[in-house]
Amino acid sequence: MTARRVVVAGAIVADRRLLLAQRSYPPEVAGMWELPGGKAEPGESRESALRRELREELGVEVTVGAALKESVALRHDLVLVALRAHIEDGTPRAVEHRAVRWVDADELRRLHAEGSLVPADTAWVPELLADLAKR
Ligand code: DCM
Repeated sequence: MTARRVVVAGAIVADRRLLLAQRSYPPEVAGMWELPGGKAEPGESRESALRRELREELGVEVTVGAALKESVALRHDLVLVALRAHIEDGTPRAVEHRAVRWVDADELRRLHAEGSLVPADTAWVPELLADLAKR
């Protein structure tokens, strides 16, 4: 049996806005918005993996907090989890993505309604909307 790999994504909320990144590949999801992140290497903790991925993808240094409640099975051997993260240094820029943007609750709702979020990430919308309403 293959070991289960984890994809970690960052839920970065600041000033009642959530950071989203627009995928540039593969074609099925290019143009859709996601919580940025990527695969943890074997033996790498989720927290370290997220710090590394956000450094590579956005050019920011983050501290990592608690996981969102939902996790999503991408394949039988791949699970997607979101961890809250806080930017300590840098301004997010699209290094591997097409664009990055900060969205408020209304914009997140609209992107979701339009089908503009990466499908797996829609699991987090209710929890993220609750966050955006209170912070
Ligand atoms: N993925 C996802 N949602 C995210 C981040 C990643 O569904 N917020 C998926 C896309 C790929 C896998 O995880 O199937 C690995 O991501 P990447 O291609 O960004 O390394």
